[in-house]
Amino acid sequence: MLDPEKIFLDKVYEEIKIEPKDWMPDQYRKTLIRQISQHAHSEIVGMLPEANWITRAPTLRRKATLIAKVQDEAGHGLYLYSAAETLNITRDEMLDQLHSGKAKYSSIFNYPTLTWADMGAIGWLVDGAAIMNQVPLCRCSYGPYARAMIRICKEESFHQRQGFEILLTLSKGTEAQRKMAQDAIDRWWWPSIMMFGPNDDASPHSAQSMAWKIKRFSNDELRQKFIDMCAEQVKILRLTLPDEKLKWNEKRNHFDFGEINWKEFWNVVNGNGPCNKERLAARTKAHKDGAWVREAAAAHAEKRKSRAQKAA
Ligand code: FAQ
Repeated sequence: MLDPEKIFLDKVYEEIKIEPKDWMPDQYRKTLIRQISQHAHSEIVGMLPEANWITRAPTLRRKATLIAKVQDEAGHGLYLYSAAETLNITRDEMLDQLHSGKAKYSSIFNYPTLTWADMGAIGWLVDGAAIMNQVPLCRCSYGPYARAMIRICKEESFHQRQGFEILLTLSKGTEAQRKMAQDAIDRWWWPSIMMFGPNDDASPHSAQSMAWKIKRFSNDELRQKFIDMCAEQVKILRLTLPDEKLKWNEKRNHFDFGEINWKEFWNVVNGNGPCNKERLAARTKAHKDGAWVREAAAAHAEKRKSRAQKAA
């Protein structure tokens, strides 16, 4: 008899996508549910810091762009919840895990958005880090996740450009505007490079996820690529990154950088960052307030189904 695990591993090795009905190790399924649902939660919670600025965007064009971006993030959450549902978990279960505080979402969204320049810094740095991490996920071994990521990455690229353009505009503006842009970069830089997760030697899931081709690069590899990219882009803004140790290293062919504050990272991941409680409360309230929409949609779907059955 054919060994299902061998068939699975051969497919992974030969770059053939694993699809929902294929046999897969239980741990592969669990790892994907964990990663995809946490990713979906990050997109949905990630709408909150920027939504905070929709009513205060400085021009109509900026307001329309920001609304579109926040809507895109909602769409990403929905594709990702749908991808996770193919692994035998319901959306209600995933949302319960988020609302009860059991499931994680990205640490970055527990920081406050204090000025308009934060919209620029989030687009440039947060979406920039997200793209660096997510482009390799388009080649993830699990088909539904990989396919969802293709569209998500295209939209994230637009988000990154709109953020960079906000900062570029501010950097060419008045002294106060330049200062506001620099202050936003100073506050968002370190949390952005923490988005890639713990160092490789402290990352319990990386080795197995890379063997299964869920992840294609390690946390540290992606972080380094991101730092190398931003160290060059910041020069166009004629602003600086808040790291005195940031320096090109010819031997490594990479930028060296300073020590990451891992104590702060774990503190935020464990629920004690500046906005964790506020974010979870806002999300739980939005879910509760939206109950009538879900009920109406379910009733509508039921009615259409019975009409179709009668017609058949
Ligand atoms: N925050 O062993 P690893 C976005 C947890 S989307 C919180 O390295 P793994 C779009 C990790 O879950 C941003 N927790 O884990 C947007 C694990 O805990 P667990 C989200 C973190 O999975 C932009 C533990 O630490 N992107 O920004 C973080 O192999 C603007 C050990 O870590 C994704 O989710 C963190 N930063 O690697 C939206 C991408 N890092 O589960 C709105 C997909 C690690 O054992 C506005 N995910 N942890 O309890 C991934 O690529 C991976 O899951 C990593 C972590 C790289 C995040």
